[in-house]
Order: sequence, then structure tokens, then C-alpha cells
Amino acid sequence: MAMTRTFLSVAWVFTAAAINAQWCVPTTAIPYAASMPGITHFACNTIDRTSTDIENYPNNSYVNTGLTTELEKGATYAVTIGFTIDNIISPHMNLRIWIDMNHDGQLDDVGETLLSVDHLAGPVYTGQITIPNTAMTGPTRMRVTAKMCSHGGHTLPSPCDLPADPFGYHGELEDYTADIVDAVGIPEIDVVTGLSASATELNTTFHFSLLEAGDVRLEVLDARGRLLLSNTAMGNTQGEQVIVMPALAEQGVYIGRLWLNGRPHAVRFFR
Ligand SMILES: [Ca+2]
Ligand SMILES: [Ca+2]
Repeated sequence: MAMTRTFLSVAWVFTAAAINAQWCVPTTAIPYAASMPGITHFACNTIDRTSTDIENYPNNSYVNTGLTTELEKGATYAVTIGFTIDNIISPHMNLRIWIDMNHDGQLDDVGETLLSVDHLAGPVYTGQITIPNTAMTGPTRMRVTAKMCSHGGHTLPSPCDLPADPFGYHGELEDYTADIVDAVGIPEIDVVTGLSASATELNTTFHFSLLEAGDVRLEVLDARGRLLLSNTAMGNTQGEQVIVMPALAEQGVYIGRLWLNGRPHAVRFFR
């Protein structure tokens, strides 16, 4: 089947910052067909949204979901992005998460790209984002995208498609509200101490101490944030813990992540 693309000359709409920050709405994500891929699932903290990959066909593939989650400065959050591909045109998608940390209405300042991973075949990507301590508190915009890659002739994703991709922004943009708050509560180190991970060709071992009992989940991710191992160990008691997991196939740099009662703690290690 011959695939055709429609080349559109689209004026860029750029909304100037007013008293309250206004974020530009990309207008160049015009579908070339009903098969244009996009985001089918986004999860981060309390957000867990399932959707179709193209929500307004045949209109611009941008959605302001109106959903909000509270993100703490300095904290790391797991993110899941489910997405589709149109394998005939582009076997991979590039993913981004941007947050307007300085509330100036623009999502492309230094430090505002929290996730940047390219050439993923999907259908699900699991990674993490860390909110900088320098972020301004208050509600601000979080933009998530999945866009076709260079195999489809596309430029890298940018938050408002500026400069515009000459082939069109083929993918989807979903907007959320991130309510940035100061870190509160018991500091992580007060609950989990001595977190370390090590690996041999035989197994992968986590060591840590708990100052209070809790439900622990352990994960191993590769340097690109892909989840390789996970282990749910419920109802750990207070005190020193050693948890042994299966071996990692390849040598390299990994991230060990411990979730205690829904809060993440991460450590880098080598195999
Ligand atoms: Ca969607
Ligand atoms: Ca900004």
C-alpha cells in the first residue's frame, strides 16, 4: 500500500507570556492518516491515563488532558509511556517529557527536558524523571510526546515544534499540569539507609536498612531507563535487608531503584 504524506504549510501560533504563563499549543501535528501513532498510556505519580494514540483525528494531534499531579522538588518519579508506531513509515518513536520549571511559558529552557530517549520500538517505555531542586513551586505545564524518529525523516521533538519539522510533527503531544511542591515529610535517608546494589554473573544483590517496616519493591534499569528486573518484597521488617535477584546478562552501568511505600530511592551500580 502506498503511503502518502500531506505537506502542509502551517503558520506557527505562539502565545506570548501574559500575567499567567501561557504555553504554546503546537499546531503542526496534523495527521497524515488515521494510523498516525501517538501516546496510549502515560503514568507518573498519581497520573495514570490511558488514551487512544490519535485523539482528535483528523485534527491536530495535541491534547491538554487537564490532569494534575503534585511533584516534589528533588524527588525521582517513575514514568511509563505506552505508544504506538506506524511501522511502514518509522519503526521507532522518540519520547520527551518537558516541564516548565521556571514558569515562563516556555518548555525548552535548560533543565526543562526531563526525559529524552530516542529510537524506541515500544509498545511501552519505563523510565524515571527527577524534579530539580531549583524548580519554582506551583502549578506548571508538563508536556509529554511520542514522535516519529529520523528513520521516518523526522527531526527531533521540540516542545512547540519550533523550528517546524518539514515532514510535519508526526506523533502526539499530551499536556498535563505538574504542581511542584517543596520536599516535605521524613527525608528519604531517615527511612532507607545504606542502599547499595552489586552484580556478578550469578546474581544481582541489593543491600539496605529500613528504619521502619514497609512494602519494598526493587527494580533494575539500564542506563536508558528500561526496566530489566523487578521484585516485590512485601512487608519487610525493620533492620538490615539483603535481597538477591537474578543476574544481568550484560556488563555495564545500571540503576537500582528501591520503592518503599511508594517513594523511590535510586543508586547506580556496575556489573
Ligand atoms: Ca493519546
Ligand atoms: Ca521555561
